[in-house]
Amino acid sequence: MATSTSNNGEPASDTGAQFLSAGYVVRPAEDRAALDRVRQLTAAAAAAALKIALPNDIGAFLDTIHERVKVADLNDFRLAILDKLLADPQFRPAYFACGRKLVEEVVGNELAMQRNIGLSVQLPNDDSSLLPLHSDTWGSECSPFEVVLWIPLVDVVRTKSMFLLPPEPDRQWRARVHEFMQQGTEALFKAVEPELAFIPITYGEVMLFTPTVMHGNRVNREPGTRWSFNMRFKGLFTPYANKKLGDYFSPVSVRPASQIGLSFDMPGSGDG
Ligand SMILES: O=C(O)CCC(=O)C(=O)O
Ligand SMILES: [Fe+2]
Repeated sequence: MATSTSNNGEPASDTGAQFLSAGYVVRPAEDRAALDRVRQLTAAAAAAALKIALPNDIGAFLDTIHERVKVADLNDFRLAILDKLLADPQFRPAYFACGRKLVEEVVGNELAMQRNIGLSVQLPNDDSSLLPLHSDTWGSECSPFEVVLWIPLVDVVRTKSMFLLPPEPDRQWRARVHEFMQQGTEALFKAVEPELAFIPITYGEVMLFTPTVMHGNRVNREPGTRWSFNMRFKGLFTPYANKKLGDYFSPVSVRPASQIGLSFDMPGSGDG
């Protein structure tokens, strides 16, 4: 149930206002070296999975990966890359550094970050790894307090990017979703299509979006392969749905008072 959510009369920042009205903001990466590191680690993992030397032009290598990877092998390829990235202690800090201030501005300064890594690799004209229109918060899995820091490793435009329905039309269509129960998701997509936006992002930029609104992707009809990461953040002390702290999320910034509070034991509790 929507309640009054204004900020005690304080105007939202430009970034906050844009996030509220569009459902997303796109900004230059705050630490370009960290973004390049993320891309370099990913490309190195891809080259290792293909058993080839890492080409010099990393951007072109990623963008043309469909010349080397068959659709049938795509998921194993993606999982091999994720294994490497998950084992690399540099990856998460570098990723966070790309958008830390942005996340802090929109979410707060005590944060939990998703522990696993979301990676999409979408070859041109491949319909095997699509995420049809959805809202992450329609099931009970996800808390509406989550935001996604979405970072492409190549320039993305039109169907090479993802689409999102801005909050106002999302509110209107959400009330009518039950009308599409029979017809299905594709019919809902067709209905909302005129109001949604495919978000163009160039390498060097990051996007923060709210996964509460309808979003997803289509078959990539551009000539190059899409590579993008999606990582969730939320306020450390915001309500958790099924994705729990310590399990799905881990703390990434905890202020001193919270460190004391979280580790405080009442006298006589036996484990102090
Ligand atoms: O990357 C995409 O196309 C969709 C990502 C998504 O659905 C999410 O991160 O929640
Ligand atoms: Fe999603």
